[in-house]
Amino acid sequence: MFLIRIIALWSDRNNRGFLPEARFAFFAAGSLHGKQGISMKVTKNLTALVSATVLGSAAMAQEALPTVGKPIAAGKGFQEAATELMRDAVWLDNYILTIITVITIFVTILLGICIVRFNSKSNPNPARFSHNSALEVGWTLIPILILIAIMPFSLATLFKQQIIPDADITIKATGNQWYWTHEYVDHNMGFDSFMLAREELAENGYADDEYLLATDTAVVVPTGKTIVVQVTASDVIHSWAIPSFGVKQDGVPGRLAELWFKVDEGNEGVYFGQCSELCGKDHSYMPITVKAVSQADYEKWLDGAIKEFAGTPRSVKVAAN
Ligand SMILES: [Cu+2]
Repeated sequence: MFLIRIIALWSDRNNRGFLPEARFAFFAAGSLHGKQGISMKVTKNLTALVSATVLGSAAMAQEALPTVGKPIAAGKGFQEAATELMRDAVWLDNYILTIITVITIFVTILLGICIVRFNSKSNPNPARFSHNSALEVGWTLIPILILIAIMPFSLATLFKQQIIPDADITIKATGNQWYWTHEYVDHNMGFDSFMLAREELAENGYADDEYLLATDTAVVVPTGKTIVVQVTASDVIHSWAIPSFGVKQDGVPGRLAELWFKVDEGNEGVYFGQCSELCGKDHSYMPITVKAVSQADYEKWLDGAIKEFAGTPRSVKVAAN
C-alpha cells in the first residue's frame, strides 16, 4: 500500500504540486496555492464563460456545472481540492508522507545491514557490550525533532479546520436513517436529500457513474463565501463529509457540531460526498451533493428554493431573537 502511494504520488505530482511549492509554505499554511491552481482556475473560468455564453442564460450555465468532486476509476490520490482547507490537508499529507518515506528507507537499510552483517554465519562471535549513550540520546532526540517538525503544520491545519469563522451562510445538516435533511437557517427553509435511483440520474442531469453519489435535492452554495454547516443527527451517528472540501464532521443526536468551508471562486462545480459514519443498513445510500455556483446563480436558486420550500424571502429581515 505504502509503495503504491509513493509511486502514485510521484506520478501525480505534476497535477497536484508536490514539494517544490510546499517548501515555500512553511508557517504560511494559508498560501498554498500553486501556479497549477491559477491555471486551473483560468481554464475553469473559461469553461464557465464558454458554457454561459453558448447556453445563453445563467440558469442553463448552472445546469452545465462541471462535476469536480467525485471519485474516479482507479484514482489513487485525493479528489481535487476545492477549498483552502483541503489544499492544506493535501500539503500536510505529502509533507508527512515524505518524512515517513525517509524513515522507512532508513529503517530498511538498517535492517538490511543487520541481516547481512550480523547473522550467525558472518558474525559468529557477537559483541557482548550493552548501552551506548550517544546512540540512545540520538534515538530519543531525533524522533522528538521529527515530531516538532510536524507539529506546527499539523496544528495549523487542525486549528484552521476547527476554529469556525463567521458564516456568510449557515446550513444545518441533519443525518437521518438514511438521508440528509438540509436547512438554510437564515431563510427558515429546508429539504430532504434522497439518493437518486439509477434510472433517475439522467433526468436530473447526472451521469451514470454518479449513482450512489447524486441526490434529488442538492445543497447549493455560492463560491467565495464562508459556509458554516451545523451537523447533527436525529437517530444514530452520521457524518457529513465532502472530500474535495476537506470536511468531515460527525452528526451526533442531541448535539450540534460545526464545520466550515469556502469554495474558491472559479471552482464552481458539483461536489459529492457520502455519509462517513457507519449508521445502519443503508449507510451507503445517503450521499451528499453540493453544487458550488456563482453568487448570482446562488441568489437565483435561493429565490426559487424559498418559493418551493416556503422559506423566508431574502429581503425580509427576521427580528433577532
Ligand atoms: Cu449515515
